[in-house]
Amino acid sequence: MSGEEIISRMMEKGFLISPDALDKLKNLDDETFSKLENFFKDEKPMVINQDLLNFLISNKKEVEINWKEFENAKFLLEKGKDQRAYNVFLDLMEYDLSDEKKKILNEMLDDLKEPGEISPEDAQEENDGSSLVILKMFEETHRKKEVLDFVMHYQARYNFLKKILQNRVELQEAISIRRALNKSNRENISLIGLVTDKRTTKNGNIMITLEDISGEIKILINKNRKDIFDSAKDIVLDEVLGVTGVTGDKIVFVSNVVFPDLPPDKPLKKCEDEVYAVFTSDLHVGSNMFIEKDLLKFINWINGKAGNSQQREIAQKVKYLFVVGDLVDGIGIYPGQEDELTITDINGQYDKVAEYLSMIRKDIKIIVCAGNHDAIRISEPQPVLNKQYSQSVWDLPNVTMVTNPSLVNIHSSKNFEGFDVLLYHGYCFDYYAENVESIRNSGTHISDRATLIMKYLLQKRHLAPTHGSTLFVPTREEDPLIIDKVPDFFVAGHIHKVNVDQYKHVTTICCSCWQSKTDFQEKVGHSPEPSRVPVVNLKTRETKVMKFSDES
Ligand code: D5M
Ligand code: FE
Ligand code: ZN
Repeated sequence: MSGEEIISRMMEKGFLISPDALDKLKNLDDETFSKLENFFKDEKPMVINQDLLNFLISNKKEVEINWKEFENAKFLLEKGKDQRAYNVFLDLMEYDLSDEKKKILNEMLDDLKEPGEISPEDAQEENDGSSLVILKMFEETHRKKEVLDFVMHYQARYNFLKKILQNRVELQEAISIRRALNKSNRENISLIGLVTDKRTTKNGNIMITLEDISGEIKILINKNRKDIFDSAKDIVLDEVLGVTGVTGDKIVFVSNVVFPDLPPDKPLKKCEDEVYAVFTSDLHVGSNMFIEKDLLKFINWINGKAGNSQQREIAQKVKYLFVVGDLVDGIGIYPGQEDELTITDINGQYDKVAEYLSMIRKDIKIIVCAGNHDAIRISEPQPVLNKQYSQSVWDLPNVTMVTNPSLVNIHSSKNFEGFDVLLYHGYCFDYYAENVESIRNSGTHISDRATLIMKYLLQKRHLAPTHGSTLFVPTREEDPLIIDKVPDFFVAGHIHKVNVDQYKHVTTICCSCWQSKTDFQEKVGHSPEPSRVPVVNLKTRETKVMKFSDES
């Protein structure tokens, strides 16, 4: 079985596979594999890692493990906070222990949860009903990249998106491109391919080259097919799509174009208690355009110290704060930046960020990823912030660092599976704002296009489908920018203006910023709208945008 098949089979059963476990899974015989798939009954861990897999395969005995606590312990280990709880779990799973030894180990687990061992805030998390689990982050890879990495990267992308497309009725009989080339004229066929070329013919039709492992073929979308021509105009290089049509000589005349898209039946998830999640990004601390007084107003509000009674009541119920990149303005990001900085060393900038975040109530979980101004490589996936520069932010007990992109789950409990939140700063959005025809010609100002862009990317099931739209690190195992699990929230920043919408029950949120319009933005016609914060009621899924600028 291929890695992709394994990942999707396990996903159907509700598991994610960590990369260290994947290789081992590949070598399992069918019987062990299906035993494994069906091992858990009601409660189960979210992510299968190598340790867990070793245990499941050897599976000498029944064990009672509190899987939620196991995941918490794993999380502490991964965060570099504490490995003891995790080791105790391994002991519990690994060995045939006497009841007495088990009791001792269980007591150790309880001890480890005492304040002082794990930070008090972590202990509190357990009681106030909030929860945070990282579902997907990306490792930093140091290996030198070769051509093969790109080849395998695109293969991984193709294979994954093909799986999604094959579920569509129109594409269930999709054939390989080699077979399509061998068909005689005027046969109805369907196929799935990756776009390697796109051009307009002299008659104004669109000609696209599609590729799969077996070969490449040209497809033609006639300009008179009004129903599909507009969406065909929006096709970009390197995306994966399906087509149905009629064969000609080494060409397919397209009758329908199918994008991976989201499932039509995803429910709009709501939780029972009235809690709020708050979304922001693009602080640009260190820039002379950074608006400190607005940010302080926001912090005052979230701490319950500002606003009318209704606003204060909402503030009390905020449990999650997402900060989606560009925490600082950075150093040397663009020519002449040094003249526009008030803090000119990077550690100083992050220390200031830490100072602001530390003012926020400690019972609010703050989830942070990097953006293109942060002090970390710009190629995506961007790793977590570099401790060398941002130790002071890392030190905050209620801050969790995640990669850009990443997928986290919030507010799960015994009775509720929680909300999945996909974080992505949005560096590539500029490309799609300008280069996708329906978005460029939408009649919206360039700063108001985030909703259209985010919907477009969800339809492509990819955060940056075309190669040139962002810098990225090719990976062999999977394409990290694929949108594999459909989130409940897709959150971004970068555009510096709030845009909230919903597409097939996925809430798309683009955050505002805390920086006034820069000369550069003025020059290129951007209209940022700083100091706005979308506040989402997780019980109703309604969003309010709060304003912390002077005029409010
Ligand atoms: O980007 C903030 C906003 O400014 C974002 O919408 C893009 C725009 N911007 C910034 N730099 C450029 C360049 N070089 N070309 C076009 N548009 C740009 P931020 O990441 O905060 O600088
Ligand atoms: Fe920014
Ligand atoms: Zn940015």
